Amino acid sequence: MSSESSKVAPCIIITGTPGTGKTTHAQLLAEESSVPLKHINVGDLVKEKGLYEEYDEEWQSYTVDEDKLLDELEPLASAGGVILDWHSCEIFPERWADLVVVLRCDHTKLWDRLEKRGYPLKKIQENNEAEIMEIVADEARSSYPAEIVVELQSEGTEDLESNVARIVQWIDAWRADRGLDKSDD
Ligand code: DAT
Repeated sequence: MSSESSKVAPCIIITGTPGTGKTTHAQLLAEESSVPLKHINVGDLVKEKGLYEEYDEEWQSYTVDEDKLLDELEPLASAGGVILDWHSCEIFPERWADLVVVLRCDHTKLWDRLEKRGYPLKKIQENNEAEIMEIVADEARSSYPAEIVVELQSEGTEDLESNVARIVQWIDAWRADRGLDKSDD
């Protein structure tokens, strides 16, 4: 649990296998939250700021420079009021996170989403297998206290809406616990 007491909004990590709906959830959450939240798409940040070691042609992905990424995120994440949207979470220090949301999706549906995205077959297979093996969920469970990790299904629009409503309620409760109300924004 984060030790920062001056934060007026939490740091929320939204993680999950690629295609489970992280960016879709993070965008809607940033819109619906009663307190301003900055959506950080970590993959985009890595590309924009060159926080990688190399581009792997075979896997069509960037090999992230973790030290550079953590240095870039530190001031933002420790100040709170952010949503970190990434397919991994174990490199983020435990003290950053107030809530870790792991999105889950039926693997056949996930396959279709990744195919539509134009991923090469090898990358679709790898991600599909990762979802079946619960790789990201295991990573979250072993990196953060159980009480801040929540797994949510992300298969249809109803899931998206109810998940975001649930996180908005959680944010309001987090603020109320700290004596913050909407007038403090
Ligand atoms: P991620 O950021 O995890 O890679 P995304 O948000 O880009 O995933 O979503 C991938 C695709 O799947 C995109 O076309 C939106 C769709 N999608 C994801 N979650 C969904 C949901 N709960 N309901 C409907 N569509 C969803």
